[in-house]
Amino acid sequence: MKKIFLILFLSFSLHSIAQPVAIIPKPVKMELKEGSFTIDRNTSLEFDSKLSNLRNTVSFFSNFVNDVSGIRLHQHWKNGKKIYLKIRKEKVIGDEGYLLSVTPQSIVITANDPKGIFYGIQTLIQTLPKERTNAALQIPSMEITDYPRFQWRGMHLDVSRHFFTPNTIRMYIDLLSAYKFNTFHWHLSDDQGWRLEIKKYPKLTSVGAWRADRRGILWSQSQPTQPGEPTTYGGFYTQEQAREIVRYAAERNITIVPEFDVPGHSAAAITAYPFLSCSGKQQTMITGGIYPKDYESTLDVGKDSVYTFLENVLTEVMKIFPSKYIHIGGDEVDKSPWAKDSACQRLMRKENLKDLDELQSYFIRRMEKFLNAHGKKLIGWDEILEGGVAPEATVMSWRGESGGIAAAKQHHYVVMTPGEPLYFDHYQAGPEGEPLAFGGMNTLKMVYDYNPVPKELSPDEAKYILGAQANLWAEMIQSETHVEYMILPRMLALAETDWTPLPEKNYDDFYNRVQQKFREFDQEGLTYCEGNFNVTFVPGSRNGKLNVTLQSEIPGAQIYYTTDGSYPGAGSILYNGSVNIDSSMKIRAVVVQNGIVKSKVPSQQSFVVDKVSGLNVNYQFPPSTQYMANGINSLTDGIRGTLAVNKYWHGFAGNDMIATIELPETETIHEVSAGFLQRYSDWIFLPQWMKVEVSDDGQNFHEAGKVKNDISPEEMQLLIKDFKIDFSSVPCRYIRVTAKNLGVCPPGHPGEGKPAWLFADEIVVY
Ligand code: TNX
Repeated sequence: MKKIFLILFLSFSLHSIAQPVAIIPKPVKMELKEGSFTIDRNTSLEFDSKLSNLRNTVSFFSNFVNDVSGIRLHQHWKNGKKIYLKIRKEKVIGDEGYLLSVTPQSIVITANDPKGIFYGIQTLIQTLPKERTNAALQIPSMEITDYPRFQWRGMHLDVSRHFFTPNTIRMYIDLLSAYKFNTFHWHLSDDQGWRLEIKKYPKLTSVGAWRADRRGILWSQSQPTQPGEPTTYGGFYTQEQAREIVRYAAERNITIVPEFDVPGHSAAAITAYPFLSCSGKQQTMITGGIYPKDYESTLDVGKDSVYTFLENVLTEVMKIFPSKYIHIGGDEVDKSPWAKDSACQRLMRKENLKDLDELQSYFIRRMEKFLNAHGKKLIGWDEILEGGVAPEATVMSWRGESGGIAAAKQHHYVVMTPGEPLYFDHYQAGPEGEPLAFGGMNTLKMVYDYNPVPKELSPDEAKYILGAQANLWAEMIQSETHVEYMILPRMLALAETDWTPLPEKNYDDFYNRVQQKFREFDQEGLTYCEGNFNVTFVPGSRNGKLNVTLQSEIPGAQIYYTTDGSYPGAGSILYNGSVNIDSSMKIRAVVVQNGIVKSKVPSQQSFVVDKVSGLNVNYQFPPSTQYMANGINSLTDGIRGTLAVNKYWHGFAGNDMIATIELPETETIHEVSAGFLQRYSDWIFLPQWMKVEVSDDGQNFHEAGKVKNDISPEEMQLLIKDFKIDFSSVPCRYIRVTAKNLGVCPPGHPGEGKPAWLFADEIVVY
């Protein structure tokens, strides 16, 4: 395909337009032909006048052409060439698919439904410039058959943590529709703001949409609004504005699924109407990540008045949003207030609910009944599975795919939106040189490579996967340009994941088309991330010797590196094949494209080389599959664990680490050390002690030394400690390192009495 791309580029430059054809998402079938269709002042756009539902699409395209060229397309014109829109029964392509035929004489778009016609138009638009031009508007001759892989192609935007104006929402919808998404998930309420006018409860927006202005202060350090402090920061959509946005979206084939996040994440509603919480006490709006002690963010699901409130709210919501799905949240509910609340306890007895999960499940089922009775369907985050999922509910799987898998196996519909790789609030490059993000790393390639259908599902269960969606949480995002930056170009990768048949996907080809879209973004004045120019280090070993593979996401780019600590550039060593690590060293590397260094800062990795580097490790208790780091030999891969929890550590839940390493031959050793992590908040504790035993035959071991931990398990400071044992030189063939797990979390810890984690990396022997 890369070749085709190049050829097209050349052939169209001969026809005076230098715009290569770059359609995203890639059509199911596309054949480019000689020549092109020129839109000029004699061109008409025609459709069967009975099809009044095509009128929107017609003016959408006419306005676009007029904006970039000043040409007004005729509706009927005897002379000149025609663009025809036809509705006709076509098998295969479904209600969103289309057939597009461009020849030098005519353009014909055929579809079963106006939705398909609209997508055919969007494909045409992708071949045209995005700014005013005096050049002829030429569309290359081609034949396309196209239809989507999934029916839910979604993007989400959180407007609670920061409010975005209707203009920004329209920009977002424009982008979604250009890349053939059909669902906009609008996260309209959360702890930090309620964003939709509800006539019956005016305080939801007069109080719940406004907070003290803390711009310039880190989200995590943003203090609650003080009593009496002016609440000047925020905003909300009037019902009229929301209706107008719904209309705007519908004209672009986009359904808006509104979310009102209950029964958790409800602090803004509670601040406006304190009767909604268990305590009923008055509180002020929080402004970020600091929640005062006993702050109420969970609705009191034991009270009928809370259900009445929600039903009244949803009644107004359903009048604004025609979507068949209404999202009711259900994530991260702090259920602890329910345990002490008399109304909740009474309800649990009455309904025979055995725990708080079942109480949440009762709440969701009751909401579902209400929505179903009004012809709507309930969708919620994967926590709605806890305590039993409501009979008709659709599940949005965000904590990985496991919730989605469980739901599909129970024959519930699923939208896949796993944090990795579909949280677009996470970094896409850097983190050095990038705007502060929520954490994590979801690169363009990770998004592109994502397959929404997990291997665990049978073909029959896979039918329950409606599609995939990316979420843009806005804790760190305050401006429209920042919104653009976080979704561009990652949403293009998701567009292709959601639309293009799996066998047709190809990252290198996609990447080339994205470069063309960058030129269009420039024309449109959109802000985007140019790419992840980091170098990834993948350690390996061959015959007990360490090596490292250097990788970049940029197809065809070169990697240059140094091993002597100096700053790398296009004059350093050119990477070609894995680098041998025969002594301790630090590799620093940059990505170079067309002779230009693209990395904002060099990527670097240190390696420690000792007597056990690259050797196999045998465990008595294997590390947890959740913490496998670089694989089973991670403790001898030369890369030391850092304070970032999961990257290079092997984790053991409740078990001791008993690791045995066989040396290639008998050697004299005099020092063994191993690094361990303590991270109190994540239930990770240093071992009680570490001991080293040696053996000649792998059977009979004798102790060479033992060292005790001198740091308290109550130490909350994040730390790494090396446990080191020196002994007078001993010859041996086998080394066994035992680290004693603390066993259970200590008294007073939130996990008191539950299994403690032991995190280890790296074993170093001299
Ligand atoms: C988890 S995803 C949340 C959001 C946060 C997000 C930050 C979900 C259902 N809940 O409230 O904004 O993480 O990445």
